[in-house]
Amino acid sequence: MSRTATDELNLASQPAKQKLEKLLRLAKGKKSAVVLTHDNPDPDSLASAVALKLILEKKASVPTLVAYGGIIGRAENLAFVRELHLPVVPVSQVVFDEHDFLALVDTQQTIGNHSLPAQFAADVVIDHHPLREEGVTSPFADVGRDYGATSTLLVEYLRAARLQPDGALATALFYGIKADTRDLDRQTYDPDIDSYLWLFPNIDRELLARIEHPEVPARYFQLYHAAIERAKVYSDAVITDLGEVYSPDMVAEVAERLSFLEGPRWSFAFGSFRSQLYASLRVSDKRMRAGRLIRDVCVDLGGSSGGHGSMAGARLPLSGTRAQRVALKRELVRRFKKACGVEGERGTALLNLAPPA
Ligand SMILES: [Mn+2]
Repeated sequence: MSRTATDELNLASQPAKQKLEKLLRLAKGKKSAVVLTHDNPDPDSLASAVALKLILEKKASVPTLVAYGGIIGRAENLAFVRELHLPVVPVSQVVFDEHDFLALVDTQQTIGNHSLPAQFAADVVIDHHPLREEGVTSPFADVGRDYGATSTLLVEYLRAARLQPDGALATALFYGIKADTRDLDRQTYDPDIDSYLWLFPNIDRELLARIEHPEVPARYFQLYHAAIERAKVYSDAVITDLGEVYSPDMVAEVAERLSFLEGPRWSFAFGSFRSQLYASLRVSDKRMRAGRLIRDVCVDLGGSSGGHGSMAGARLPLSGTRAQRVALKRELVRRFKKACGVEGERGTALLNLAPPA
């Protein structure tokens, strides 16, 4: 299919009511559905998936299972699932052949950061990340456009369906929007604010506090200790190698934290988990495009990458001998330094940086 033809299939520009009707038409009469988040899911993708489950069950009478690949590792995300009792299962419990309706949320079929086996095609894709070059490949696609969170899109579907989420789901969607937009500060659009305000009266603020300020294990501080000890600062970038991490989503958390360092615009962290190398990039200048940069850096190293605006991530297969793995990391750093213009700089350990005069 040509680019234009596939783009026309994207429903993103249509009103929520129309999108909902098409979704329900497609779903009605199906035996059972699976809604899949992206791997190592964040609150936005989990909340969106549970909201889609509610819509499919209440409005199309299709029993729906929500599943995720990878692990839920960050303390906030663990607390999110535990405190809100979200009905989600690991993808290892799903037999895809037993379901006749498949949906992806907060990711796209061709992005590759999800666990939908390649021989299955998604019937539904709802995602706020930019539409991939490959275009729309599913019968129902609501992708791209100006949304800071997929949860915002799902709130619009819920409202169109006249479904009121219960306290747990309202809190989940609210936190999904809050986390993805960093408190309505980053990549935030009018619909995000609108959905946030619509949800607010129904959220459980006590639960929200327990999610946002969870207890963390000792290894959390150990990981931060290593991250700070290994961080190197260049004129316009800070880079840290986390070594082996206990959870892949900690890589993004550290990149995010280090992006607050005054001075450099770019923050780049990477670490390995189960034979994969995870890399995460943040940029404080809104005119820069982190997604493009990380794709250029990683494109021929295998694996997958994605992102938008000021945040992006990649996952690369990490195999071979220890020497080969070290060489891959070196190459990654070399390319990254080149891409953000700090090539040739030796850098200073973060711990050795002199305090400002
Ligand atoms: Mn999201």
